[in-house]
Amino acid sequence: MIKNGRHSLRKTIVAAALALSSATLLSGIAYAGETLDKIQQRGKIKVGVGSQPGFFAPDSNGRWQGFFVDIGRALAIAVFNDPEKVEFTSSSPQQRLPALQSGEFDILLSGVTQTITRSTQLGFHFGPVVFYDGQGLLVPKKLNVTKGSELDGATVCVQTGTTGELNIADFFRKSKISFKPVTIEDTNEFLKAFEAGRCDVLTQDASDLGIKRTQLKNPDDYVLLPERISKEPLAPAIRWGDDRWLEIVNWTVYALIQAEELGITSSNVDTFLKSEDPAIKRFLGIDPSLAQATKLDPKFAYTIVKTLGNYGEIFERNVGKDTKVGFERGYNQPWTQGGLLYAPPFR
Ligand SMILES: N[C@@H](CCC(=O)N[C@@H](CS)C(=O)NCC(=O)O)C(=O)O
Repeated sequence: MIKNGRHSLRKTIVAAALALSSATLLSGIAYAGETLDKIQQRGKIKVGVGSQPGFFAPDSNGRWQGFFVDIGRALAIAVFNDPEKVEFTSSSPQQRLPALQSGEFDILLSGVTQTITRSTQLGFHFGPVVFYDGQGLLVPKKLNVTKGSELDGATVCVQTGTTGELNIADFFRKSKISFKPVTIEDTNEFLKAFEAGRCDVLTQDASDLGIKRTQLKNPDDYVLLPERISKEPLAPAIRWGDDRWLEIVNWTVYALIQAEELGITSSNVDTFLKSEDPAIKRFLGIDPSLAQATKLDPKFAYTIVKTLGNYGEIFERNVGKDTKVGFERGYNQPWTQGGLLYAPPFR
């Protein structure tokens, strides 16, 4: 009896210690870290972007528009319940990761590829992939090439500080052919150099090349080869050190993806407010129980979808087939439709 009693006492102590440590852990997550504190003090989120119409560019009134810009506005809704409490600043691929590290930005929504060195050695966390991309090759039609392996001896323009700079060297080495890199930092220079014939090939994320092709004087003189020489999962990037900020980024993106999976759009979201489906009630905050866990406004997902639309609406509006950019959804559609977009459960 005594032995048993002692044994159960020891068990109780261990269980209490475990409960205490997990409570400490949980409350650690619940508190804002340094980044979120700063965001809240200043009253807006600072977002580093690029400069490609469709993804991120100011319109004629100086208002930022684009696929990544809308994700920034969704974050402003999650944090402030106000899509305007966000500031976008363009920064080159070379400058933007150091700028994020030094605190100039709270997040990059600029077509950054998630890689193991950026995630470990360089100290960045990535949110969910928002655009599945791959590196492409843009060539003048007059070169008469159909695939990269036909580019022996080519001069290739590549942008400084990008994954493209590393991938292109791997690609030529693997294909056992030679090339001459022309490395350019500035985005406008990058395109100009190609148009002026300083290089035979322009290489970057295929999405970026798709947009750039439309900016050439004679787009029909150029072809984006169908081949992709790398995987470029583009994801929001933040500095290490703020778990709570990371989770807000994660679940804001997941809200956009989940809404599309559920068929909830900016125009029909209000009809879903009467839904009897418990999952939809939790997602839209009609059942407010998730707010205790998330410490977010119970209606954060509702407000995001009502204001900006779901992932698919944001994609179509900014870069979809009816826009100048004209992207197909490809991998960037819900898993239920054969794509790679998949949100974990809202429960
Ligand atoms: N995904 C690559 C390339 C990133 C990149 O260069 N992205 C394009 C937009 S998708 C860009 O920033 N272009 C220059 C600009 O927009 O200013 C990386 O992470 O290194």
